[in-house]
Amino acid sequence: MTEANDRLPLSLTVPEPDVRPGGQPDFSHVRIPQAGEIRRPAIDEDPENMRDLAFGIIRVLDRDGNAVGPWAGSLSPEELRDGLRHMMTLRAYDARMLVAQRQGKTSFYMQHLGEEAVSCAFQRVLNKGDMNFPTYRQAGLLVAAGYPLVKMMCQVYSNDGDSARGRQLPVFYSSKENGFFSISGNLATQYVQAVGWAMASAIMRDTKIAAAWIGDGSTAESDFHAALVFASTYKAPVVLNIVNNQWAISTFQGIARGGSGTFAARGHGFGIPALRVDGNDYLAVHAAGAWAAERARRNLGPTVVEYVTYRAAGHSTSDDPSGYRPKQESEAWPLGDPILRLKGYLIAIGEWSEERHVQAEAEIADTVVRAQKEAEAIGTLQSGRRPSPKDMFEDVYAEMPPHLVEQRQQAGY
Ligand SMILES: Cc1ncc(C[n+]2csc(CCOP(=O)(O)OP(=O)(O)O)c2C)c(N)n1
Ligand SMILES: [Mg+2]
Repeated sequence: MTEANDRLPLSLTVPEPDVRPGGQPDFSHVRIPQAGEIRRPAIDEDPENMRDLAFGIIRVLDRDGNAVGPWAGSLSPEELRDGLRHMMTLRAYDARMLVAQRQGKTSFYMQHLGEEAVSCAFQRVLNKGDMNFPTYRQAGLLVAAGYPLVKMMCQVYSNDGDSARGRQLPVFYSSKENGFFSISGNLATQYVQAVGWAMASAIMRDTKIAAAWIGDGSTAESDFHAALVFASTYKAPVVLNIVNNQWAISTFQGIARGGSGTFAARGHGFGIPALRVDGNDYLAVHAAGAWAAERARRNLGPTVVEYVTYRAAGHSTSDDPSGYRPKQESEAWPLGDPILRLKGYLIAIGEWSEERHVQAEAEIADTVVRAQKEAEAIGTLQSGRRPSPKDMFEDVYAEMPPHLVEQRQQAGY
């Protein structure tokens, strides 16, 4: 036995991003296959025979604006124009709400800049009655489902038109009819809830499926792993989405173990098939999401889908990313901008033009401004009609317990 003092002192490994503010952005660690290169397995493929799919990146749009390979062709030009419009609407909405926050009309806002394709395209693979369990960065699910912008804005302003009655943080929308489960600020709870909901759907012999949502950082939570156990054991009809946008507030994806295999490959430990997708490629997101949704509908169980993307804006209006990453990093992101890529493709196939794009931009800006005026006519954080304090006592108990009745009376309601 060696003496203890012959040993070097122990130390912990703390992963660091390749580059910090002031440095040259470097994404050489992101290995990007050619568009069209990744195979498309049969829907009922044995997970053991498709492990490679967790390590590539499914891409449909190539750099010249062509849609290529076995994952191409899941959408018509008309559907793609709808998709482009949804992403442009989400971006315009984000920009307006960001300014509204700076003007004090709301306390808080979170943008989707650069990640619009993920939620906008995924929503189009769901059917009425299916249920998303989203985090705060999937408002594109609502936009693509046709949920009114005015209602979204009323929620952000916590005004009298807010269906959550001011009881939720701004951007924590909720719409049962649109398959958008109320957002919880406790991250990764979405995974256990989605899996539980999907199990209930199967227990009741229903045909509805669920979609779980989580960020790269939040996969470090134990709820993520517990959900995968239940999903795989019972083959729950659920799509397990992971949005890898490289950052979790100020910590990079390596802190959640992004340096070990891929986030998609976490599924392998549970025998769950896993796909890894270019999150900035609307066509690829749709095709992979549709594959996973179809697998769930055929009762073949869950699929993990990792969307590789980049959070181009700050984490929220409370964040300043220049403190932890180079300012130009988002421009260096090698998978480009989802709106420009889909626009380029539609132009290349003669289904869109620069003129139509400019016109669509103006129309969308007008729609968003009109919705904002309508929402602000009801109220903002600063002024106008607000929900009643009485509302904070509602919607929790079918029958309000005596102590709450008393508190409500003490508050004057
Ligand atoms: C259980 C839990 N822990 C911590 C937080 C605080 N928090 C809010 S957002 C966030 C970062 C999450 O990053 P990621 O999962 O990558 O999602 P992204 O914001 O990039 O979409 C953290 C740590 C939280 N809301 N819930
Ligand atoms: Mg993240």
